[in-house]
Formats: sequence, C-alpha cells, structure tokens
Amino acid sequence: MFNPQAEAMPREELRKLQGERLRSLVARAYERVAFYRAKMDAQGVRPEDIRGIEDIVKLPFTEKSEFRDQYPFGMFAVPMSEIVRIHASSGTTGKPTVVGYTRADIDNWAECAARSLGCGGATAEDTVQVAYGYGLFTGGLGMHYGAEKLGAAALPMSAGNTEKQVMLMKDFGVTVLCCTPSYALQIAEVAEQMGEDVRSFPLKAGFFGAEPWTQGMREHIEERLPLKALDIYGLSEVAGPGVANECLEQDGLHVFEDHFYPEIIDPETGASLPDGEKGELVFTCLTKEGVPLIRYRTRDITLLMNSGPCACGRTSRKMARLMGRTDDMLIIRGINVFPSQVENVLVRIEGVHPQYLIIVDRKGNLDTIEIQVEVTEDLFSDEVKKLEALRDKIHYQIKAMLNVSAKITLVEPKTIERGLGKAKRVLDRRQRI
Ligand code: DLL
Repeated sequence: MFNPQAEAMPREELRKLQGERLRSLVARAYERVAFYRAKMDAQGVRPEDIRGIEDIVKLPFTEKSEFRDQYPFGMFAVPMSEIVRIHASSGTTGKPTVVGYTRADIDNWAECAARSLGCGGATAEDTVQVAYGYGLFTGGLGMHYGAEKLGAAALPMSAGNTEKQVMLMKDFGVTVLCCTPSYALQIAEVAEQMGEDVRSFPLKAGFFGAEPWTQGMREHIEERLPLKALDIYGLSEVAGPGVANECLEQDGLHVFEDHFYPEIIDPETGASLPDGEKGELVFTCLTKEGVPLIRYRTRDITLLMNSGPCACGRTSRKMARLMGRTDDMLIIRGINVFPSQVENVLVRIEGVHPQYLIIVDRKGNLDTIEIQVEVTEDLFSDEVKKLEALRDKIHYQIKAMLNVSAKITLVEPKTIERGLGKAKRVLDRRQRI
C-alpha cells in the first residue's frame, strides 16, 4: 500500500474524518461559490446543518450541465493566484467543464494516483509508461504525477506512435503500463507485428480505464501482455484517474473514500440506494479546494459492493466495474463524445439537414466513428467538387469540436431513417468482448 494509514484506516475513524472534511467543504463552498450558496439557500440548508457525513443527503446534487453553465471559472472557490493547473472535459455543447487545481489539490490527486498504482503492487522500483493522452484530458498528467509521487520512473509517452511505445517498453524494461484498455491491445498487436516476443517483457501491472471494458477484455489483454490488467476509474470534474482502483484481488475498485465520498442514487428519483443496489454514482470531493464538488451526478451506473473487508487489507468500500451510463455520452478512443455536439456542428453548416447517424465501430482494437449526414436536394444534385468541399468542412469542424477524426459520409435527402419516437442518432457496433 502506498499510504497504509489512509488506505487501511478503521471504518469508524474514516467516517469521522469524512464528517469533518464534509463540514469544512460545505462551509467553504457556501462562503465562496455563489452557485452553491444559491442552491443551498433554495433547498433551505445551511452549512451548520451539516454535522457528520450522514447529513450529506441534505445537500443538493450538482449536475454536469450546471457545472458547465458556470463556464469558465464560476465554480472556482479560490483566486486564480492559488490555481496551479487547469484541465477540462467535453460537455454536451461546445463548452467544456473547467476544473482548476490548487497545489494541495494536485498533491491529493497525485497521492490518489500513487495509491492506485500501489493497488497493483507498483513501487519506487518501477518504470511506468504513461500512454494516456497528455493535455486537457486528465489521464496523462494524472498518472504521471502519481508515478512520480510513488517514486517510480514516469515515462511520459502520451498516446500514439505505437511502434516507439513498443521499442521503449522493451529497451527501458517498462514494468507498468497506463493507457485505455483498447490501446493496451493495440500495443500488444503492434508488438507482435514487429516480431517482438512481448510475453517476455518484464511488465507486471496495467492500469486501464477512461472507457468501458469488460472481464472478457481483461482476459484478452492478460493473454497477450504479461501483466495483471487492473481497472482504474476517475473523471475530470472529480480529479482525474485515481478516484478508485482495483487491487490485485481484481474484484471491485477501492474508492479513495477519504477524498472522494461515493453514493449510489436512483437516477429517476434521486433517492439514496443501499450498498449492493445498482444506480447512478454520485461523488463529493471532500478535500478539493480549487473547485469544490458536492454530490456530483456522474451519470455512471454501478453499485457499491457489500462484500465486507477486502483480502488486500484496504478498508475502503469498493465499487463494481461500470455498467453503463444514464446519458448518451459515447467514449471514443478515450474521448467523451455527446451526439448533441455533432448536432451543434451540423446545424450551423449550410447545405445539410440536421438528420444524421453516428456509427461507432471497432477496427482491430481501435474505435472508429462515421457520421452520415443528409444533404439538401439542391446540393445533392450539384457537382462533386462542391460535395467534397462540404464533406471536408464538416470533417474539419467535427474534429475541431470533438477532437476526434470522423469519417463523414454524405447521403441523399430522406435516406436516414425517421422513427416515430426519439430519433436514433447512434449505432454502436462495437462488440465489448
Ligand atoms: O476518463 C479520467 C481517467 C483517465 C480515468 C484515465 C481513468 C484513466 P473524463 O475524460 O472526464 O475522465 O471521463 C470520465 O469516463 O464518467 C466514465 O464514464 C468513463 N470512465 C472513466 N474510467 C472508466 C473505467 C477520465 N475504468 C468518464 N471504466 C467517466 C469505464 C470509465 N468507464
């Protein structure tokens, strides 16, 4: 364990700590963030009403759309002089949700990412290849700081350039790999194509997340790469990777509960559900300074396990592998994509109808995305050159908005199926093994 005192803390002591931290979080949020003050006032709850962690249910939820409406810095609780890093995650429209971190926030996040690595047995002896993207996305920098905090050697590869990933993995004797599960498979395949005997590499653990995957996928990866494939969960609004992580038991993800308090609610009614019941995962960031987060609805579906103490010795509650989402967010090559973002682009382009179909598939191990778009009658009978220019324009604007390269197919007017009820905008053909 990276931090046995925190990770194996007796439950009662943990509850007390959570209560203290919640009190101070709520007081800070109420005093410094107009958004929280207004929401708490509307609900008739005051900071003094929060005495222990059990009082958390009195607090209002925070929705992703509300967070985004505060763009860019409305959720910040400290002056910019105290912010040392900014990340952002895509929202349902063009504007992302923006998260600012104080130095203490970065330290706490690095601590949790280091604990995550520790869950897989990583230590200061290890070399950690970070093949999550570096940038506004939290994957790369999150695991990078975690590896450094652990005292391991961080190898900041970012995603892509797979042959080089394989070469350095071999030459540097990399022992720990961090990337999306689909990219892990891609690395294995490219290594095989390069004639490398990847099974003889000294890898021992992989921390795979940022997109949904399954037990079957884990078996696939573990057959190809000589490592334990572990599930790592996180989201930018809460911190980034390292909110929860599987230990070597590979049976549920330990939530780092002294920083991130989890709840499961009924997504329809908002009622709290007991451990063992499936519902929407909600997080409160007990220690966050830059952007305090209270009862944030993640839209992720899972359950908190009631399996009792874990054989690894950690006392925190475990959540099950994610089982889906309550909204329509797609994750394509680790990037969050909302169909409404595509629509927002299309409605602004002349010559197309906002009738479209997003087809997501998987070629080899990589996600592909095709967007079929209906063009207007006039344009359809026009010259090929014009159609090509239109296609390029859509491709460019989609790329600028989503940060994903999509294949654009222009189709004749009225060819995209119209349903009677909700339009079916997405065809997800990916087989999750
Ligand atoms: O994906 C942070 C992260 C980076 C997690 C690297 C793990 C590893 P966002 O881009 O804000 O942050 O996307 C968050 O991704 O609400 C889930 O729907 C999904 N997600 C994250 N981890 C997992 C996982 C990062 N292990 C959204 N399994 C979340 C399934 C995951 N889905």
